[in-house]
Amino acid sequence: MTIKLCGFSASNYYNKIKLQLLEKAVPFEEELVWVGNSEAALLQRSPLGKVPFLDTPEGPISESMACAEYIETVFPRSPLLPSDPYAAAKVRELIIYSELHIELVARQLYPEAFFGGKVSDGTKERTYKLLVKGVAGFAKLARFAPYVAGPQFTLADCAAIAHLPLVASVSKMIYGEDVLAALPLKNYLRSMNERATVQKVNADRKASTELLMTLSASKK
Ligand SMILES: N[C@@H](CCC(=O)N[C@@H](CS)C(=O)NCC(=O)O)C(=O)O
Repeated sequence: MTIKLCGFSASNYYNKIKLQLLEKAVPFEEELVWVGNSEAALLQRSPLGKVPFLDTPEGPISESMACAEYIETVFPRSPLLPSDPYAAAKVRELIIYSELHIELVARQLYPEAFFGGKVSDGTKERTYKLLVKGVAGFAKLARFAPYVAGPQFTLADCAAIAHLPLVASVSKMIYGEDVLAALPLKNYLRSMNERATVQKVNADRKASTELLMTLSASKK
């Protein structure tokens, strides 16, 4: 069975799934799908118009966590979720902290950080408080020993590698301060970057980001 990953390589959620597929050596195709349009064809496959989504022989799946769990079930080799229920729950917990309590919070700042917009001071202040709280929670759970959840590379690493550098750079741009500074992110990312899979995701991310910039500049 061939699975198709749909979206674009500048997207952190897309890269979380791409990294999972590469780490598991699951053969997959990529279909370039941009967001920001509400074309019926896109909404049919991903009802909120978000990427990534998977195109499977049985139909589409949106939401990266649903995609990740599907991939783990259908391709059980090289598991990225531990078989022990408690350990697996701790991996899922870390992913929820990194997404719901950190990335999604920082997303409020992206219009100003990346898209030439302006975010109100009120939103910045509120977001800062929530980010500090989310990061403190994540820091209590994350092990970085050497992987986010402990001795094994898991889905929590796919999420952390995709989301945390983005949040750190947004934080520096908006607040002049890295809200993730208490985490050993630099060393962790340096060692993750030694993986060929991470290098591939990052190279594609850079090319896709440049393309995105060129496209948005040509629209102005
Ligand atoms: N909860 C979603 C988040 C995905 C998401 O926000 N993707 C962004 C790209 S990084 C997107 O599609 N944004 C377009 C939009 O929200 O309209 C998931 O886990 O898949």
